[in-house]
Amino acid sequence: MPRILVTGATGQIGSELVPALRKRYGREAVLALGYKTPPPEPVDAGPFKTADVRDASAIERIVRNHRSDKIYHLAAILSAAAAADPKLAWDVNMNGLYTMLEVCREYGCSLFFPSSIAAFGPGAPRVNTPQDAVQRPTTLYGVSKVAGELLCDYYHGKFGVDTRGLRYPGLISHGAPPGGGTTDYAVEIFYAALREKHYRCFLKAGTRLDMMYMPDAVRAAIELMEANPAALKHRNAFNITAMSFDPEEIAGEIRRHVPGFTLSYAIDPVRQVIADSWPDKMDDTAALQEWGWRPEYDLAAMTRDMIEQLSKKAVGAYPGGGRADNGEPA
Ligand code: NAD
Ligand code: AKB
Repeated sequence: MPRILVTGATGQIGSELVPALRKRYGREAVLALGYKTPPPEPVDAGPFKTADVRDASAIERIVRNHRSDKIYHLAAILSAAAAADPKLAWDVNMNGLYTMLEVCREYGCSLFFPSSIAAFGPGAPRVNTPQDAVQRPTTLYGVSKVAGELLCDYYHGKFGVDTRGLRYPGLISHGAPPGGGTTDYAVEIFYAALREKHYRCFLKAGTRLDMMYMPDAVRAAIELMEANPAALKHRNAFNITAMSFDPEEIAGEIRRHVPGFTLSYAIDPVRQVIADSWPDKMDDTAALQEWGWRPEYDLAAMTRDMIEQLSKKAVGAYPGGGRADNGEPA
């Protein structure tokens, strides 16, 4: 059985990946590493520690004591938060990854690194963005993702570290709120629909983006880390996708469940520019061919499940909206 460390464990992905890994490999095998926020209930139901991923000696001690052999490194600063504080984003995204790669080299751990649609920018085809396309992102977040993909390739080629990664699209979930991204609107819209039957969208009409429901995202990470390494050619940056929509299309799908739901716009120029530089939909053929990737949720299935899950929770105020657990004041 692997012994697994998950950084960024209280975030949008980590809070769902940790329980999934514990279900698969056992509670004690998975150490959840948070930063400052107290862990939500499911993350807390097992080993939990806090540390700054830039603190190499703390990370080394944690990996040694836990005897970790596999690390899912999720801690990062996302696109909109990175635009607000590029210095912090570069520091956490690059030095945090460097710390994890060094500890993997020293202790023989494998590493999962999530990249993003943000690794693409102008010059890459927006529709069916190829696996191997021009990567000239215009955001600090995207630059850190491209550099991260390359650094992971380097550690694999130079030191034989088993690094693997995915380029995630925007992720939609009903657990922990998103942590300061551009695709966050596709989560906020559900809370607003159920609470107020109205949503003011910060991206303009017609902004089409690549998206995925969290159960697919969690399964993809686990499947990639379990895949036969001999079959992997694109180790560190597999395009994966599940659906592509713009604000009107997701609103229309929500309206099937919430009659009378309306949409208006209050554009955030910073996030609009970021969204305009990202793919509409990536081509994920390489992931299908090399490790059998297939999404299970399309827009209709995701919307149905989101509404069902959030309705069970008797949705209160949207829990996101500037959530900050990155060492800076909220
Ligand atoms: P999130 O913002 O919800 O969680 C990130 C976590 O990192 C937070 O809980 C925060 O506490 C932690 N963190 C920040 N600075 C830290 C530090 N110095 N030391 C330790 N921990 C620190 O992010 P997420 O949505 O769960 O994303 C996880 C990873 O997946 C990131 O690398 C992100 O770029 C990538 N990704 C996410 C999405 C998405 O839509 N959620 C899409 C593409 C890629
Ligand atoms: C963001 O919007 O920053 C993230 C991402 C697509 O990487 N959700």
